[in-house]
Amino acid sequence: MAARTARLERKTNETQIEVAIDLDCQPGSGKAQEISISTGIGFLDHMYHALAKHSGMSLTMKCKGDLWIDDHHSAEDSAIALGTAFKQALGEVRGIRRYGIGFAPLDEALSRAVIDICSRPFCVTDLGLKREKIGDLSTEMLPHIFYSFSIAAGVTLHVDVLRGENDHHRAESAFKAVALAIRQAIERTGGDDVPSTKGIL
Ligand SMILES: [Mn+2]
Repeated sequence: MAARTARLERKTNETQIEVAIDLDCQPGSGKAQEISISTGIGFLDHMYHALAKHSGMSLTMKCKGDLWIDDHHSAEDSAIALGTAFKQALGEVRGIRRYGIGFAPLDEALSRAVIDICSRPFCVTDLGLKREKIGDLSTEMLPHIFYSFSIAAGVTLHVDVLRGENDHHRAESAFKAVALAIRQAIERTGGDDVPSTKGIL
């Protein structure tokens, strides 16, 4: 089976990012899952770490961004780089489940994520975050991170935080739900079919 890996660099005047991804490091895969995230924004590292861990990916990400301005460029561009690497690693949409659903609780919080790996970029989120920031990440960036990832990855993604009082819990359960949805959607079927009536995705 072809390795589903990608490595890329993305450089602009605002951010310099290196990403390496391997989609097939689930427990039992025989490969050690390696995760190392450094975006300069602690809470964002925590979210990407959770995403990689629970989707069964190995993920290395280094982002040097213009944090003296604010967190916007680093958060947005790291999500774009992650989405681009994900799409590149996945290659042609063939022999995978395509649809994935994830529900993840974190104490009182519960999130649902539904993904369609379909080359139709779209993202709808309802996270209901109340705080201005969680750590050094502006909460307004959380829906934007999912949006940026979806557009770059070419996936349709719906993420809803169904309940929860604590914004850290709400955000983290959302990322974990997305991870579980991704894990299911990228699972190999054992066949080589294109999972679409159109015959192409
Ligand atoms: Mn946490």
